[in-house]
Amino acid sequence: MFGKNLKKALRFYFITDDSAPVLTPSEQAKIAIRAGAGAIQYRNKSFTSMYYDEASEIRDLCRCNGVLFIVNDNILLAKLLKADGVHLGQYDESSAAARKILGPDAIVGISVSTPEELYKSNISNCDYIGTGPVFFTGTKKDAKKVIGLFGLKSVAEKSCLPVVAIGGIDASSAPSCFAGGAAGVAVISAISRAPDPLNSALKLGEACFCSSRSYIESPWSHDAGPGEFGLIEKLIKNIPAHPEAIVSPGDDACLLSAISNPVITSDTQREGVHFLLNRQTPEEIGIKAVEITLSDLAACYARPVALFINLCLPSYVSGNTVEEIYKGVLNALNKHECALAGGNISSGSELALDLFAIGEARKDLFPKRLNAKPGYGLYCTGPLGLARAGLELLNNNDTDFPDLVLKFKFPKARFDAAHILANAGIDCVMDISDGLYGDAGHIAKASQVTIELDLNSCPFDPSLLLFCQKYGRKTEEIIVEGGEDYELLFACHPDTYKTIADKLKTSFQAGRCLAFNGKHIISPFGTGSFRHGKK
Ligand code: 3NM
Repeated sequence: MFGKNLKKALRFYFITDDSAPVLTPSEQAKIAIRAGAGAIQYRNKSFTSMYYDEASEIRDLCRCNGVLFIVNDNILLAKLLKADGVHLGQYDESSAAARKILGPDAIVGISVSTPEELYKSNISNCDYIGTGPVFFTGTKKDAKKVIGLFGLKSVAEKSCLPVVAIGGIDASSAPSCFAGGAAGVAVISAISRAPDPLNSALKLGEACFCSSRSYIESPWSHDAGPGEFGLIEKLIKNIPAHPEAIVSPGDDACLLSAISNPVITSDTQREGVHFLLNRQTPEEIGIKAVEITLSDLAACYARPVALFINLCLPSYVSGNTVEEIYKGVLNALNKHECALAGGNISSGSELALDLFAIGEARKDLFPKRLNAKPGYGLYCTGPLGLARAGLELLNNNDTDFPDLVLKFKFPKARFDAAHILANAGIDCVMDISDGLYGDAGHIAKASQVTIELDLNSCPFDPSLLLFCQKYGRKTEEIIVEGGEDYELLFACHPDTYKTIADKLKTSFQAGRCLAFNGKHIISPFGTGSFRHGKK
């Protein structure tokens, strides 16, 4: 979520005050968020487990409002709270330890008072520098000597990372800090101990060019109470009527019109494993969840009829986010003329979507993995490895090759291709979610054949080739091991393939089926399956 926006988030940086006379840290955070703060640091010098709920509440407020949540000093607490990052002093644990424990996406800050300290510090694992005290501060008892605007300037000039000025700053002195090279200003008492905290915070927001917010309270209590019902009602209102859902969402169960060969499939999407909340929009997550669930129906030539969706919502996911997820879900379902027939919402520690889809199979043909025979070719309906490359680009915040990122974000359930395969009587099909190696292995095992992978007639996507060049990767390996393309993999006699090749323009031969020779897969390329969520 922060990546390139880090500098913007740091402009107005509030640090909670654990010994403010009137306001609790949560009250202070709410005021700072309302006034437009982009980052909040939870600082509690006498932290014990007693304060866990307080810290969690501030994290949730930050999440709901798109504010960076940083923990002071304590890497393990940052990990436990799933904070966006940690701020370390010169005598705290190393930034390398923070990076190792919190991962590549975490924001790591370090305090530095002078250019000499900057040189001495290993900042290779850091994302920003905190520098101060710029002015006199009564808040930090062991603060170093005041460095003044001159000191701030000398650190800012030498630093390759954004510098956040700290110490005795308020709305009137913030502009001089920006003029001195600061990317942001961090404050405590200018809000926590001000006679009129909201007014001071708003003035500071203006001085930092940050707009005030219409601030959102987390709608989720930990046992999802009335907030759940209100939201469900709102969501249900947007669900269009569907001819096959006779009694639709809102009642205890959905009554569907009769279908002759019902097919049922389910899929799960978990935050951090299947999708990245900070790299995909909620609408994109909703669209993808539907497409990959329906892809199972495409792979068995079934017509989509109805879908059910259960959401597990952590407290940091706002009602708006849920509405956006539903928007994506409904858009994708609409495209496939499939009803949203019901679902459930509960609270939990991480965002998760469980989807169940009902389809109607053809009367004449239900393809299975066990129908491959020696002498058959193994074919694929479209290019592979692109989604995997897209995921790596997203993880690296790399904006080159947006077409590959789109392949990761928007896989398509290939009903169009399934229709062609079905009309040709092809009876061995599956969708590729785990990568060619892994999924060809499923066909080989089920059919008791050996499959020899062969990419001689596989066209190489130009963007994938450039991606592999840039990252020093082997194209064949990504094609064979990369997952989540959701193309259809099928086995049939080569003569049958000849009759449909023209209609499936992007299809290619990926291998051939042999009599079983003791090994299910022979691959001169990669030898692994894609594991969702693994980098
Ligand atoms: N660190 P106030 S000064 C937490 O110089 C902290 O590294 C400092 O509080 C540093 O805005 C400081 O109330 C206190 O002066 C900042």
